[in-house]
Amino acid sequence: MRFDVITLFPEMFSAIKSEGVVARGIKKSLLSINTWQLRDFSNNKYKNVDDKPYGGGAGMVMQVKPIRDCINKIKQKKPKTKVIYLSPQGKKLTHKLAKELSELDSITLLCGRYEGVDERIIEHDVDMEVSIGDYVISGGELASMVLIDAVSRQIPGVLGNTDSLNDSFANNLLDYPHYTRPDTIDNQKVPEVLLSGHQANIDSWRSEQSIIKTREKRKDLLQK
Ligand code: 4H6
Repeated sequence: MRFDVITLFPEMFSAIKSEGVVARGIKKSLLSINTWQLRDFSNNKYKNVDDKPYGGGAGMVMQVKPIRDCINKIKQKKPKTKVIYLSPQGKKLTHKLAKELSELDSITLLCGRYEGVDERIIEHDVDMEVSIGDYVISGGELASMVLIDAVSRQIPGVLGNTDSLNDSFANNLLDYPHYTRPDTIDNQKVPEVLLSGHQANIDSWRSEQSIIKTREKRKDLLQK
């Protein structure tokens, strides 16, 4: 998978490029992240990419031309790339969507700043609008990084295949509780079954706990 990211803050992506699951996927050549500085596509000497909104009001809007030029440049190498705009108006990012996106060969992520992009970009250049949840953040970069992480861990080989590591949301259930040494601390004990060595009993305890925790914390998931 190749991710191309259009942003005014390419340095923010050094975080996921250098640490964790995404970094490991890059080292294994299972994915790559290519950032594009949108200012490089500006058409004026001040490197502006925004302008005042028609109709007035507060804030600025990202202009069509630099974004369209940048997308067309990316399409020279990846003509079939799926262009995704991260915004509060998008389709909600879920395990299911992350898994579907992980089967693509190329994704282009457009990161909004200011009040977002000129609507004509969404109409003409964007294939899918995606939201990471019902809240507002100051720019699309963090949302893009969330999407890159969630999608990357679905690419076969990226996780250190301790296989069922991500079965949890696949079945619309929460993960079971985890414990490590010591077996007792401040009078809190690890559930006996986990110390029994009886793997079938451990497996059924964990499935049961998944269902109990889902009922306690996320009843909405059980109705799906
Ligand atoms: C597009 C339009 C994604 C992107 C406007 C991005 C939340 C999500 C942004 C804006 C985002 C999400 C710019 C509006 C800053 C608020 C960037 N917020 N904003 N839920 N912000 O996926 O002002």
